[in-house]
Amino acid sequence: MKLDQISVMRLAEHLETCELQARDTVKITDEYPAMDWDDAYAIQDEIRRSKLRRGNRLVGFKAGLTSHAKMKQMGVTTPVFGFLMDAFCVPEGGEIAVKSLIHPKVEPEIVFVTKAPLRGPGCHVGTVLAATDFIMPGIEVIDSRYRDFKFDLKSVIADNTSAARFVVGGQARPAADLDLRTLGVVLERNGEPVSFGAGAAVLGHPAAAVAMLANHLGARGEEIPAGSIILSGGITEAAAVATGDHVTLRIQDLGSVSLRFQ
Ligand code: 0L1
Ligand code: MG
Repeated sequence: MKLDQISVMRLAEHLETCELQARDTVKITDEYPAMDWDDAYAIQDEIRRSKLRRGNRLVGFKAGLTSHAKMKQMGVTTPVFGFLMDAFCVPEGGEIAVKSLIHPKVEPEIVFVTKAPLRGPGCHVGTVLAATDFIMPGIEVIDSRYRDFKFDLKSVIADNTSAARFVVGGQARPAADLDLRTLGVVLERNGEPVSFGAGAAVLGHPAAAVAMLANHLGARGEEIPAGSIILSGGITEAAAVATGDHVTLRIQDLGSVSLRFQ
């Protein structure tokens, strides 16, 4: 680690305040160009602890930048991982106040709900499928706290990988009934399709992203507990949303899930 604990705490507080007050900031590596990966996750962990202290409950995790489309959009080559709190969860068909966010975008995701703990190292697609209770469609609302979504990988990890809100819904189905690689996905904004894809866009198989997450957490002495919600990563590029927009995600064999922005 290159940062001392006081700097980690200060940066965590700064990023969480930006999140809670819906105001943007410049990327933190501008001030701390030497910070490393451990610093970035230490800042994210500090934000997680702060939310737990304020009564939020950890409900799961997310993998980000897992599709070639997203990696290309962001100019990176490695996935990133973040956490999900109950406070981020919006009911199916629910509304999000655009004013409570900075510049939200939506991503279509295949969601895993686990029935057994997953702990790396050594997790792979098979262990993930064995520990999965069911699969659902989900829309992630990302909202980078960085001005104009301009960041580097370390800054975005510290910022909990832009996590802001998510909704899950549609039909819950056992993974064994589905071929997650060939599931077709259509994201609609105001009734118009805006992006299309298939599950294989996420690292060849969405369960591979969950395995990478479990191995990442295992290396840090953590696991994915049973009953966790895992957003496995955006299947297409993120789409910007504005007040009045209605977003629907349809996934083959899994029904649809939707959100409104007011
Ligand atoms: O979930 C994601 O893929 C987002 C990762 C962070 C990068 C971004 O804000 O687009
Ligand atoms: Mg995502």
